[in-house]
Amino acid sequence: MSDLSAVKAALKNQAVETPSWAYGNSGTRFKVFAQAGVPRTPFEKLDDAATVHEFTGVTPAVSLHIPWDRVEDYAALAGYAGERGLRLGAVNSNTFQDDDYALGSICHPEASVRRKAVAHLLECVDILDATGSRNLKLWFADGTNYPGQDDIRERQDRLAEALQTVYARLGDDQRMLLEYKFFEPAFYATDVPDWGTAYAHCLKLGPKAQVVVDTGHHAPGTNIEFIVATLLREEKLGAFDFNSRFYADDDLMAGAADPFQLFRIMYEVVRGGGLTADVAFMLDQCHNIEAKIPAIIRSVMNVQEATAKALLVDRDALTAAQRSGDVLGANAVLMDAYNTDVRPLLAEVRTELGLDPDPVSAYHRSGRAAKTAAERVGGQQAGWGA
Ligand code: PSV
Ligand code: MN
Ligand code: MN
Repeated sequence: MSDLSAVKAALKNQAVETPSWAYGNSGTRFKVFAQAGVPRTPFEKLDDAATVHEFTGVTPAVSLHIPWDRVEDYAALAGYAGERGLRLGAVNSNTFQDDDYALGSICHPEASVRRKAVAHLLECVDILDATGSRNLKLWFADGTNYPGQDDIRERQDRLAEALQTVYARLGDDQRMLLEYKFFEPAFYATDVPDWGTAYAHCLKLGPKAQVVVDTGHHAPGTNIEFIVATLLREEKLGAFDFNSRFYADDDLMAGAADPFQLFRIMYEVVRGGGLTADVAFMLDQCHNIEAKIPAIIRSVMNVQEATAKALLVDRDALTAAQRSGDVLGANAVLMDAYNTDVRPLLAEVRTELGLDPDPVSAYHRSGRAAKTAAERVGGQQAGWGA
C-alpha cells in the first residue's frame, strides 16, 4: 500500500487489545515487585486501560483473566468498560494455578481433574455470554516433565475431548482461540507445543476454533512470519499475543527485542489481509521492573510502527522484483520500508485523531501516575506467583 491516505486510515482503524494482568503487579518465580498505584480491582484495571486508550486512541479492548478478574457481576464490569470508552475482549482461562493441576488440567490422567478443568472453561464461556465478548482464549500449562510419565498420545485424546465439549457450548458469534507454547512449565513434552498441534485440533473442531500466535512462545530462530502467513492462508489465525523475549517466555514489551521480526510478521499480516480480517491483536505482557502504563503505551507504539512500515512496503515493486527473480531488488524493497522513519507519520495520525503526537510524554505530563499512586493503596498482584 503506497497511497498515504489509505496507510493513515488503516493505522487509525487498528485496534490493539491490552491485557488486564499487565496493569497489576508481576514478577518472576523469584520475586514479584510491588509498584505504587497499581489497580486493586478489575474495575481499576479498566481505569488504567482507559488511560492507555486516552493517550494512544487505538486500545479500545481489554482481555480478562479468570479468576484473577473474578467479579460478582460481569455485565456490570462490561457496563463499566463501556462508560470508560472501552469494551471487554478475550476471556483467558486459568487451569494452571490449582494444586489439582500438578499433572495437568484437561490432559490430566484422572477424569475428575479433567472435569474440574472443563467446568472452569465452561464458566469462562458463561462470562463471554455475560460480557458480550466473543473470544475464549485457551492456554494450557499441560505437559510432562519426564519421558514415560504419561502417555503422549492419550493426552492428545483427552485434550481433543475436552476442547470438543467446550466448542459445543460456544454461541454462534463466539470462538475458541487456542494458544501454543513450545515449553514451560512442562520441561519434557508440552501438550500444545506448536502451531501444528493447535492447528490440527482447531481444524477438527471447526470454524469457531482458531490459533493464537504468541510471539514469545517459539524456539529461537523460528520463522514466525511463515507461521502467520500459513495460518492466515488457512483462515485459522484467530489472534496474536504480542510480546518479546530474548530467551524463554519473558513477556517483555512488543517490539523491544526484535523490531525487525515484528515488522516481518506485520508485513505477512498486511499481505494476507489480516488487518481487515477477524484477527484479534492483543498484547500479552508483564511489566516487572518498568512503569506499567508507559510500558504498555510504548508497546502499542511499537506495534503501530511495525504496522506502518508494513503498510509502506511498495507491493507492486516487490511483486515485480520477485517475479523477475531479482533477489536483491526484492529484499531492498522490503528493507526500504523497514528503514523508513515512520514516527512523523504516526505523530500526524495521532494529531488528526485529536491526540497528543507523543503519547508517552503526554502521559508523563498529565501527572496521572502520582495522582493514582496517592489514591490507591495496596495494589493487586496480577496473578503470577499469587
Ligand atoms: C503463559 O505463557 C502465558 O504467558 C500465556 O502466553 C498466556 O497467554 C498468558 O500466560 C495468560 O494466561
Ligand atoms: Mn500468551
Ligand atoms: Mn506466554
